[in-house]
Amino acid sequence: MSRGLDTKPETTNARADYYGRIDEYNMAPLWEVIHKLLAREPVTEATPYLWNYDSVRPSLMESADLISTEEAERRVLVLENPTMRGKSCITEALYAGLQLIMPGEIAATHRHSPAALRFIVEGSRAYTAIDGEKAYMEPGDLILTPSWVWHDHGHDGEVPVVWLDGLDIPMVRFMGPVFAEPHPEETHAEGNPVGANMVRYGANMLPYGARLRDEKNSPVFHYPFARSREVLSDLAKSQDLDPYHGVKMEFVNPANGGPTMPTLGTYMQLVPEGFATETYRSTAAWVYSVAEGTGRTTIGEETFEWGPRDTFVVPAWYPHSHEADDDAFLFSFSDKPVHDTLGWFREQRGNA
Ligand code: 1HN
Repeated sequence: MSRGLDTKPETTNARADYYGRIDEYNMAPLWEVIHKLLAREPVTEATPYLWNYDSVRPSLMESADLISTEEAERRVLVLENPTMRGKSCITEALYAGLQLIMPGEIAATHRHSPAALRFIVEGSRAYTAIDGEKAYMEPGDLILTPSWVWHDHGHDGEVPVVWLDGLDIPMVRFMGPVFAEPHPEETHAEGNPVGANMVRYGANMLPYGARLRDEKNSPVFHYPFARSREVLSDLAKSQDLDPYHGVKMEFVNPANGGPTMPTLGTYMQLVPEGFATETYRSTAAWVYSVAEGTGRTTIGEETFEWGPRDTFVVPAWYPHSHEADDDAFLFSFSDKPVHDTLGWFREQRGNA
């Protein structure tokens, strides 16, 4: 396909005059913009970027002296893509932020139509409660907060706890249906005992005859690092490595094998010591958090050195490859499930 898609027609005087006249009716000629609307390959406003945890940690800790969780609702520093500042997003469709909770603090119960995930970066014994069921956090754990579930956070431990929040809020906002509600009580009444979601739904068994209340979202909302780490370590020993990913596993909804939530896919990847992946790209965008290990990721033309707790973003269609100096466990989340559902997902392994 060539012709009109690649070149804009000449703007003759007669045409410019005509555009001026139709402008008054809030109309514009498609032929002046169609080559931009229909680029041959995905185009993104977002830029590859890495937030070095050691560099940003002092600012994050300082926020605890400046504002309480009560006043802030959530004490979060939003990770804004450098070429999309002010839009509260890390890519067109994804939001990410670093949230801090101090010992004894509470972040009040609310619910909202956007879905969220938490990937624990630092500290211990804070919790997220879903409908009053607590999930206690350890570094590397994944906790889900699907659309419209009541959730609050608290902290029964001794040290600051930080996690990476991932939300679908930019895509929900784009489509329109963002809504939220505070719970009448600061803290939701106690729900199921700690771990109930994992016991009931996380052992490849489902309660006999049970109908799941919600088929779109995983009934498991806590995926401890101790388990995902062991699985990836065992697989790296027992199977060939994927040249493009090392070992990459998707956290799934055990009820249907699908993504954990319909808008956000969640993954854990092991790039073993000394391994370098081949270049890969996809229409989906990826936000990475380094759970363990050091290495580097080349995204487009730029190479980003990473270590534990760093966050980096791979925007849509950017070729990227990873290299690990020691066994590296990389968590990521992505808008891939939406691309899959709507038939847009494409990927490319290796260079074209
Ligand atoms: C939210 O509710 C949380 O519940 C975190 O911890 C980040 C970012 C935007 C909108 C709502 C939370 C959020 C958020």
